[in-house]
Amino acid sequence: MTDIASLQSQILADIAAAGDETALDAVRVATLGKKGSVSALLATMGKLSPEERKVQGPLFNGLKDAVAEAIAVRKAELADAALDARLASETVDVTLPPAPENGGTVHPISQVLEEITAIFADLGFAVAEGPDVEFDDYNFTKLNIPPDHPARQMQDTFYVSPQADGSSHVLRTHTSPVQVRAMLAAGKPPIRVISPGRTYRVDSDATHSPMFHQVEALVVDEGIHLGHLKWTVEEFCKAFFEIDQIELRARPSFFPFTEPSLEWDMRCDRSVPGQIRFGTGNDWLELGGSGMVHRKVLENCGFDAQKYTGFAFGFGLDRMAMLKYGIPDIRSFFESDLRWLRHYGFAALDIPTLDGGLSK
Ligand code: 2U9
Repeated sequence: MTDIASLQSQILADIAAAGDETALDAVRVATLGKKGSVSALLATMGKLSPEERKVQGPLFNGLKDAVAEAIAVRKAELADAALDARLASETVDVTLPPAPENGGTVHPISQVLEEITAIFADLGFAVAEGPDVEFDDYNFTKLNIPPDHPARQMQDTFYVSPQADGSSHVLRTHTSPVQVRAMLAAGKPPIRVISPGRTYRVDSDATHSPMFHQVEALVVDEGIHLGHLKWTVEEFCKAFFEIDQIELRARPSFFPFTEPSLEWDMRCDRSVPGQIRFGTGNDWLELGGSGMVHRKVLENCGFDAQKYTGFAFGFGLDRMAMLKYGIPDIRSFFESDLRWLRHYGFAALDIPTLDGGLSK
């Protein structure tokens, strides 16, 4: 009678010694395969007396289960090790610039971000940045968005699990908390910043992505008024769409953080299907929202609202890229399809500048 215990320890040692999936499969065939040693043992059961079978049956089956289990565990270990080795050997440094010889291009969102930064830098704005995971307080409360405001609802906002210290965090739903941080850090005006970056909302279809990009601009100083807002929006649009003549229309709107609030439309021509021309025509294109910074927001950020006023505006970067470069579906931005990137991407070394041309 075969010594089951020593057979089992021999097989387990073979399994542990298998250095790759091929070697492991060889052990499997040699044990559990049709002509394998364990299968051969199980085949002897039929020749045993009922009494012997009662004793040997559980032992044989125990051996079979132990071997099958050990093979499964080793298989998972080998797969993990193979994946680790592959990840180590195929590391990609995503911070390297795209290599034109490999067909690498600058993503339209990066391109538009560079263009917008160049335009605002020329107007004297600094770029402010902040974290994607933001304090609830900065994302909502300081911006005069009260606890019962619909924007806070779970359907719209990605909430992060509550922290041990009681503070609560969200994935920022706009880049406005970056300006809150800029004001808190500066302590006093003048403030002239733009805040481009990723934002998150629970929303997904052809024109909405759960992660999208915004740019907001904020100016706070003595004597800032709606005229400054209008001029800045106009200058920005002319530079961005690279046309001398544009016509803007302002509509009254509401945002908790601005008062009064306005939304801007630009005259355009959509009479030819699938095409859009700016500056002429009988159609209007929504650009984004704006307003004079609400006095409560100024006060929440430690500014004297009697002395200082400010304007702010915000628009979607992805939407701006779609409009300027005729990209129909927002989801395509985030699919990393190389054919799409070769079609819509930009040459790596064409840095957008105002005098050299934004988009060449
Ligand atoms: C502070 C005070 C006020 C920023 C503003 C908007 C209006 C706006 C959206 C348009 C479409 C963003 O891309 S979008 O979803 N934004 O309409 N944003 S006023 O107001 C601020 C910001 C910061 C401290």
